[in-house]
Amino acid sequence: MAKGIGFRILIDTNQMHLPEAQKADALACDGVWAITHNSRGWTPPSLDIPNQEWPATLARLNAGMWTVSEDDPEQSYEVTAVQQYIGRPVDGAMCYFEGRPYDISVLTNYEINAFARTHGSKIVVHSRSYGSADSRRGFVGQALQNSNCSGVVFEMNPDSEGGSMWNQEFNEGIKQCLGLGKHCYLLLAPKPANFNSLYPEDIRAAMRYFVQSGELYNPNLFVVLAVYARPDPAAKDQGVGYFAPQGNNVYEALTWLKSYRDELISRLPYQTRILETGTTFAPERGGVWLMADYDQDGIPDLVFIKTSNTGTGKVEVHIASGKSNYQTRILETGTTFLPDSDGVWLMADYDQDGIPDLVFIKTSNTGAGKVEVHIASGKSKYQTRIFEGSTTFLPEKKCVWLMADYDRDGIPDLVFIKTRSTATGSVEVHIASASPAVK
Ligand SMILES: [Ca+2]
Ligand SMILES: [Ca+2]
Ligand SMILES: [Ca+2]
Repeated sequence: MAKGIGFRILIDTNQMHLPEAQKADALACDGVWAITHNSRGWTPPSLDIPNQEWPATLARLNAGMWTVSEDDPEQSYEVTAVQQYIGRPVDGAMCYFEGRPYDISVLTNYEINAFARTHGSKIVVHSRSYGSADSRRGFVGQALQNSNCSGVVFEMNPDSEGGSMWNQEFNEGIKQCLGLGKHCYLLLAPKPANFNSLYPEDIRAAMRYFVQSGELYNPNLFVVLAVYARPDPAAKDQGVGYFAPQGNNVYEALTWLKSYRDELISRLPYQTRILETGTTFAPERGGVWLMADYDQDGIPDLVFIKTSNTGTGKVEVHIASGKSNYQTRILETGTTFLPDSDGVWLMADYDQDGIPDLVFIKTSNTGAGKVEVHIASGKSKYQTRIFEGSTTFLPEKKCVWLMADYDRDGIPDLVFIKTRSTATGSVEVHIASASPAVK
């Protein structure tokens, strides 16, 4: 899985009637965890009377983003409502009933498949009980083998996890889920009021835990911020939520998650630009641009091998030093070579004196019918040829020819990367050593 994208943040839509939730900017996220009903009082949802704030909420939160609906596979009305509002199938439908209350049974493959067939949406199974030592844990593993199951939601419910938002079993389940290339949703459930002020700190702790595994770089990992309320005697029917009256913890958590993700990504390779500059060269075609350390100060210099329309009538080498940030030219010269478009021009240190030598790999119209290598030394400022010969390879155009020291004897070997019409059906690498075979 490609790294560098980072986990995605979804926010649920359950309490979108709250004035605090109308702050669109504050809720900017990567997608929506769509719940059609308002959880105040836990009224059963109805397709006829969805939460009145729903259409506007989905529009405001951009329904084009990642959308997961919650649903009940035995009633299946919410996913229909969500699809109606966003105008496309949802990206996933999270189904409860990892353990039905009346028979502790789980979703069968038949049910998962039937649901997917009916709605065109893949099932995300719920694993609140992943850590329990019963058949429900096995259910997750079984469901993950079903192609109509796109992932698992792990509900990091502090109430049911003894104050911890994760446990070892969850971690194993998350690892299994992501390892199979499926989506993993960390549902951060609300906490009772007395935990409210601690909630962002718990998120920080959970994220830091997951970053140790490297999984926070996985774009298949979703962090879902729940914003619904729970009964809270002290706050009357306000519940804890993440809004009034205790504060705007959802904003705090969301802001922190985003900045933490940015920080994670900034630690990856190739995120920090260390040089951006114009150079001494005007834009030019008819040649090869590359980097090689001509003046041997350890800083790669900018090399232009000019192979056509040259003033000297020869192939030319123009080099600007790395030390000058590519403002000062340290070599401009014609070389021993006449312009030749039947091959590849590059730099490699063939004579191992530290100065890059000019290499021409002639790949067609060769005298001997084989690919040829011609090399002029850097020491001679590219006036003296130090190697010329045909190779083991037959001419092949439209593939990649380059030099690399495969056998690690210090002398660049000839590499042919065959990218089309290969016998094996895959891209092939063919390398001829610069050193004679030991007999
Ligand atoms: Ca240099
Ligand atoms: Ca050299
Ligand atoms: Ca070699």
